[in-house]
Amino acid sequence: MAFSPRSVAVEAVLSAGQLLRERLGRVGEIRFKGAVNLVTEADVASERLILERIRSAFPEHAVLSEEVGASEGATGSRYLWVVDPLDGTTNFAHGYPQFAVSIAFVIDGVTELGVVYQPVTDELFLAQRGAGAFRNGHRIRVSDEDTLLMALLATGFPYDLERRKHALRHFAQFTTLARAIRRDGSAGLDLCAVAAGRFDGFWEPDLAPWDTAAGALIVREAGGTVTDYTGSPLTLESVSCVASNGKLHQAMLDVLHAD
Ligand code: 2AM
Ligand code: CA
Repeated sequence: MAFSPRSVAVEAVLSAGQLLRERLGRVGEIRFKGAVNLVTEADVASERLILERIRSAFPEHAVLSEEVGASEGATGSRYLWVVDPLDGTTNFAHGYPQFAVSIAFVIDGVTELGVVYQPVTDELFLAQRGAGAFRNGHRIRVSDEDTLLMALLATGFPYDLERRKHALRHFAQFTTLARAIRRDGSAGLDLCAVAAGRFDGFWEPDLAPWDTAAGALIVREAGGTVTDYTGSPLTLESVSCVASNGKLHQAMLDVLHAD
């Protein structure tokens, strides 16, 4: 094979990240997917660039990407690329420099490779299954914190305004039980921050596979735990997500189950 999935994924996130960096602050036309859910021209341009790279290297592989959905014609493939061309679109559209490009490579339903790139800080998070997690080539590990009261946690809210009301209950509970909560707007980067030990845990109720596939592998390879709200291991079908250093996982699930 001429290209490795790893080299294609890394090259694609770096190129897409450069495109996003250049467009930050001049966002162009914004469309709405829901009442508050945005898609910018940059989402679409980044996606086009990434899918071209993947398709020219691996034309027989299937692709699942946020703006175009599932690829046609490759549905029988064992190989699947899961792509978020811009994770943190709302931040990007407002000029808040916290967003990422996320690509996962999945074989027979198992994520083998995850790459998340933050173009503004030039941080590349990468994990291959069984081979550890890295930030710009340096090994990363989750934190050692085992006391919720000492923990820095992160979360995000759904686009659906009605479902936000429910999410607020969990937010209120964690606010009284943890040191502090951050809500930074990119689930992929929140997961990488757990992997790097910056955050001790993360929870979010409504996510899609492209938000979590790469980041979940990066957390696991950094020694952490990633499940849905029931405590089952996160899969591409999961909607809710809890990620932690492992030591805080049960305590976080207990809070989410308290209502
Ligand atoms: P996006 O920027 O790619 O749309 C913000 O809370 C984080 O969660 C972002 O990563 C955002 O992804 C994602 N997100 C928020 N609500 C979502 C929903 N209802 N479905 C899928 N992803 C969502
Ligand atoms: Ca996105």
